[in-house]
Parts: sequence; structure tokens; C-alpha cells
Amino acid sequence: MATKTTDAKLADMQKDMVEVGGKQHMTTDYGVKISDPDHWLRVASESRTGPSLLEDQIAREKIMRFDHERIPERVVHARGTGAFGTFKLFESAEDVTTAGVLTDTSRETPLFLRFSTVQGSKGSADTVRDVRGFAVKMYTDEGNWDIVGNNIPVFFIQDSIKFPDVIHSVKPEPHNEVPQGQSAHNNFWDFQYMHSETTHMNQWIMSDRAIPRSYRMMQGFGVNTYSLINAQGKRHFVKFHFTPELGVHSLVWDEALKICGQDPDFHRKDLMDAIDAGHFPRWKFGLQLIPEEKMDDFEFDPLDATKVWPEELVPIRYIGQLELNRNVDEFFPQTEQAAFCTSHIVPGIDFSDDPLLQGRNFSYFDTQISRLGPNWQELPINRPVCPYMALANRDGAMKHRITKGTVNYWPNRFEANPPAEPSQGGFVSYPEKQQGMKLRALSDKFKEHHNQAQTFYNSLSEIEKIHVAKAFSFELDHCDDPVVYKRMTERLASISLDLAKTVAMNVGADTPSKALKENKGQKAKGLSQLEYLPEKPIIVTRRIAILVGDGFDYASYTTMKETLQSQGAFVFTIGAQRQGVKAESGETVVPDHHFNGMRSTLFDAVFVPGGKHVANALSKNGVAKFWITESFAHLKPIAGLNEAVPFIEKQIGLSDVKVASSGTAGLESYGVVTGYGEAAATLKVANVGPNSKGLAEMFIWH
Ligand code: HDD
Repeated sequence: MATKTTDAKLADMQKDMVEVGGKQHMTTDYGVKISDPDHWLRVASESRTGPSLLEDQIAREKIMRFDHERIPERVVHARGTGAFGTFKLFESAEDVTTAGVLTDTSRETPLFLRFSTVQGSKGSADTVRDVRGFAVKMYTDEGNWDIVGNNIPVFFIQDSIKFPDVIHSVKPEPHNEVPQGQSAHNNFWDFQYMHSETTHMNQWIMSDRAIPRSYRMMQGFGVNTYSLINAQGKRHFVKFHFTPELGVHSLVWDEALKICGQDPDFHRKDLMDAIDAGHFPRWKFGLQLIPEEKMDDFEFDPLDATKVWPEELVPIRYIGQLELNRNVDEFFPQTEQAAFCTSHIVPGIDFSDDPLLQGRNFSYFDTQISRLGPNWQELPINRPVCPYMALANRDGAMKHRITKGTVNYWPNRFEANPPAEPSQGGFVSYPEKQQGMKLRALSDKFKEHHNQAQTFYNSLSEIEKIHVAKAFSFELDHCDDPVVYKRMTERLASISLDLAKTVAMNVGADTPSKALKENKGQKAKGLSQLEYLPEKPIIVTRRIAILVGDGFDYASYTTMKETLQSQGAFVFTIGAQRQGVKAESGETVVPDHHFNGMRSTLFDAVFVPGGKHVANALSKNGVAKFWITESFAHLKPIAGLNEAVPFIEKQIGLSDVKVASSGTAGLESYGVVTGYGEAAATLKVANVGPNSKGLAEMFIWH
């Protein structure tokens, strides 16, 4: 029995839901109960297994259904996962739009959000270096509104006609289908060099933005320029922003690479676990608005998707909140079959002449036909929750909605299902005056490609800049054609001579002697991800490992575990063996994993309680020792007590880890917190920094 709900989309989907379990017998697709699901009907006796019979309608149905289980994966963004949620406004935007979803503060609009990577196939790993998709489908009272965005605010190309080229260049190469889930290859960087308009996006994808810690910890951007139309018919151009409550955080590259193999589902599990635990991820929703008459006031063209609208010039106005609060029940019908279209807008919202958006409006609508067939809009995940009557859109493969009545055209003699006047909510396109030559061209302002790329690079912190240099060095190291890595390195001299020189040295390109474009040090707001830290450092949903073996100190173990859990952290006991680990004081703890079952990379921090287990188990186990070394290398908070202190000190090879004297609070160094004596009994955890900054805040002693 479906549970009663006030969520309109959940109620809608429940009409099509059945549930595994209970006393209902197993049946065929046509409803006949099955008596023996394990044997094909065949000629057989006790001594002989004879031929299987084609007559077996039950076996044939089962095999046929299996043979056709797969549908084409998305041509890009094939790897992804999603969740349901709600959108609420805390401020009406009625001064700029008539859209109910952006003006009615009493509404809770149900939504579905799908996150994705771009390059890899459906089965590729989550933590690859890539752009992340951020596609939102809002089931509004006036129809579905899709924002098909990314976690990076700009795009590679300006004109949609180049999309097949940029995607072909990044996808596995055509002759050998290599590499999977990577942009580190000749064709990608060849294309990037050949199109200097990609220079800005290159900086973003080589930054830490392309290796997020979690889908919950990244921004979402609509990227394209849309329009909002108010009741007076006035138009504002708009860009959509989603800013995560948890802040923006990234993995470090070595960690990301390892997680690809250690847990390819890292991000999708992270999202599901947080929602299951009731820690619902939230994003503030904001608008950047430019009144129509101001569109020519900028040195860039606001319709160019390779440019951001600098926040100094166009501030973000936050008006709402998006929350994810429900996992899907079944992946295929609720995520794989989700179909987003940039062309799905509702009254009060309109397109712009953004040349990338215009092409997208054709492409998404079109691609769903090869993935799902012409009736994809009827699938439960895609259909609207408001009443709808597409009078003339009938038939086609896999039609399943039944429309009663004798007419399927307009006008009809009954005046059945008449069109709506604008005052009744009918969609009217903004009546824009158009005049011009028919040409294959873009306006002149689209020709400038480097200013914002430089500003992005200049705005990064020193550590972020180092990461960019390392990322370019990794990528170009994987290009074996000297033409590709040499030319691309040269291009970097139009951003920063230092960056170009470092990369040239690493990848074996010629060291550039002069900058290709003067860098005047221009910086801007909102580009460095360090600007997006939560107001107060929090540890909620952070994964923290406690390493224990036989002989560990039970008191400090439980104090730390309970304190961390009380603050919403996910705490895991990693033990020498999962059969049980015995504390010095006799208690037995059953670890969640044993040393070899997990890796430090899958956790945000590690704690080692004191006790004899350090000598008995940890010091004798290479994996446990490496856990500490690797955590340190990945800049993670490490804490240890008593006997654990010299153990930690040894693994990280630090001579200046400061150690408090017996009974007093511990001290910290490089994100390592250690302490001797009675401290364990009064251990409290307060602030925790994100894993790339403020690491030493992790454990605070009172
Ligand atoms: Fe796209 C999927 C985001 C440019 C053509 N795109 C897709 C998805 C996201 C984006 C998040 C996955 C949707 C899902 O989860 O199902 N794409 C973007 C952004 C772009 C962009 C932010 C730049 C502003 N895309 C873009 C262009 C074209 C496409 C210029 C073609 C002209 N994109 C597609 C597609 C996909 C797609 C081929 C594959 C699967 C799908 O649409 O539903 O049509």
C-alpha cells in the first residue's frame, strides 16, 4: 500500500508503484502465477536431461525481457545519480517574473535532481576529473521547468554546432576507445588548443572544482542566459545559481584517482547515505539579473556561455532553497529514464539568444527519442503533476496514457480543450523585435577569450593555483603527441607565464620566455572555492575512521565516537579483524570494517585511541601504518591519544608534532592533534575544517 503524502510528485508516481514482498505470488507479465521459476520446461527424466522446449512461454518471456533490458546510455552525462526534493521560496521575485514557482512563497514545489559526470560511460567511476552535471526538474503547478546545469558556471564552446566536436574530442578516442572517464588524452587537448574560446573553461576543469568531495558540496549553475518576464511584460536576462549549505569542498587529486578504483560509486553512495540519515543537502537558489536595456553595457556579451557575469557587476539575489530529501525507489525508471530539456520552461520564464542555449533546446528534446522513444514525456518520472491535456500529441511507440473522447485536433466542434489566454496561464513568447542578416557568425564581443580565464586564475588561492599547475601537468603528461602538449603549454602563457613555465618543465614542452597576454592581476569575487565555506565549520556527514586493534583504550574510543556522532558525523570503526576487537578493559567491539577492507581515502579524518593495540596490532600492520601516512599526505585531520602519539608521529615523519604533557589539552600541528594522559576522558569535538582548509580545527579539546 502506498503511503499517503503531500508531495505531489510522490503521489503521482505512487499510481504506478508496486512493491516487492508480501504474500502476492510471483506472476508472468500477463498476470499468470508461476509455479516453478527455476527450471525450463524440457523433456526430462530422472536419468536424462533432454532438450528444452520452445513451448515454455514463461521461460521465453523471462529471457526476452532480459535480452532487452538495456537502453542506449546518454550520449554525454551517462554516469549519474539522482534524488527527489523540494523547492521553497523565501522571497518573491514578482518584480521580475510572473512564474508561480518564483513568486508564490507559500508553495513547496517537488523536484528531481540528477547529478552526473560528462565523459565516462554509465559504469565509469564517480571521482574522475570532470565537469559535474546538476540537472533539476521542478514539477511546478504550471508544468515542468528544467534547469539543466553544471557545477561550473561557464562552458567550453560558444556555439552549439561545436558540441559534437568537443564531446567527440573528450570521449574515448575512436580507434581504440581509450581512455575511459578521463580528459587526459591527445584528442581532447588538441581540440582545446584549436578553440581558444575553451581557455576559460580549461581553467575551471583543471581546478579543484572538477574533483568534488561530494555532490552535496558543489555549486550548481544554469550556465546559459534565460529571460524572466514580469506582469508588465518587461524582460530581465537571468542566470541561475545554487549554492550549497555545506560549502564547496574537493578531494585532492591523488585521493580522487585512488577512489576511482577503491569505490567507483563513492559519490552516489555519499548522496544516498546522507539522505537516508536525514541529513538533507540544501542549496540556496539565486538569480543574477540584467535588465534588457543594460545588455550592451559589458565588455563581454552576456549571451556568451564561456563568460561569467562578474558578481561585482551583477550581484546574486538569493530568493529560495532547494532541498533533497528522498532517495529513489528504483534507479532505472526514476533516474535512467529521467529526461531533461532546456526547452522545458513555464510562463514567466523565456529563452534568450544565447547561441549555446538555442542549440541545446533542439538537442535535448531530440536525444530523448533515441534513448526512450517518442512517448518519453509520459513516463512517471517525466510527466507533470499539474493537469495536462496535450490534445494533438497522440499515439507513437509505447503510448500508455489513455485519452478518452472523439477529437484529437483543434479547433473542434465541441471546443474541447481550448487554448489558454495569457491571463489564464497560456504561455506567450516574449515579443522580441528581430532584425539582421542571415549569417553563420557571432557578435564581435564573442571574440575575446582570455580576460576571464586570467581573472579566474588570479582569483585562486596559492594552493588552488598549485593544483591547477599539477592538473595541467598530469593531463598533458598523458598526451604523447608533442604537437598537442607543446602547443597547449604555450597557450597557458596567455594566462600566466609562471603557470606555463611550471607545466612546460613537468611535461617536457619548450619553456615560454614571455607572456602571450599581459596579466594585470585582475581578480573577482566568487571564483575561488575557498569563498564558499560554511559559515561555521561543521562535521555533519563527514566520514571519520577510528583505528583499533586488541588492547585499545575503550574510554577514549567511546567518548570520541559518541561526540562525533552527536554532531552528525558518520563514524566507522576500522579494526584488525571483524570477528571482534577486544579493549584493554575487556569490552569487545565489532568493527565496521577490517584494515584490509577499507582505505584511508574513503574517510575525511582518522582517530587512533591510546592503548596496547598500538604495539600489538597497529605497529605490526602495514595497512594501518599506511592509513596514517596516506591521510597525512591527503591533508586530513589526524588525532591520536597516548600510545598512539609516537605511532602517528612515526608514520608521518614529522619531527615537530607538538605533544602536550600528561593530563592537559593536546596541541596541533599540520592538522594533526595529539594528546597524552587524562585528556581522553574530557574529549570534546567542536569545529571541524573542510578537508582542504583549517584542518587543524578538526579536534578541539576542552
Ligand atoms: Fe548538455 C545532457 C549540461 C551543453 C546536449 N547536459 C546534459 C546533462 C547535463 C548537461 C547536466 C545531463 C542531464 C541528465 O542528467 O539527464 N550541457 C549541459 C550544460 C551545457 C550543455 C550546462 C552548457 C551550457 N549539451 C550542451 C550542448 C548540447 C548538449 C551545447 C548540444 C547542442 N546534453 C546534450 C544531450 C544530453 C545532454 C546530448 C545527453 C543526454 C541528454 O541530453 O538528455 O542532448
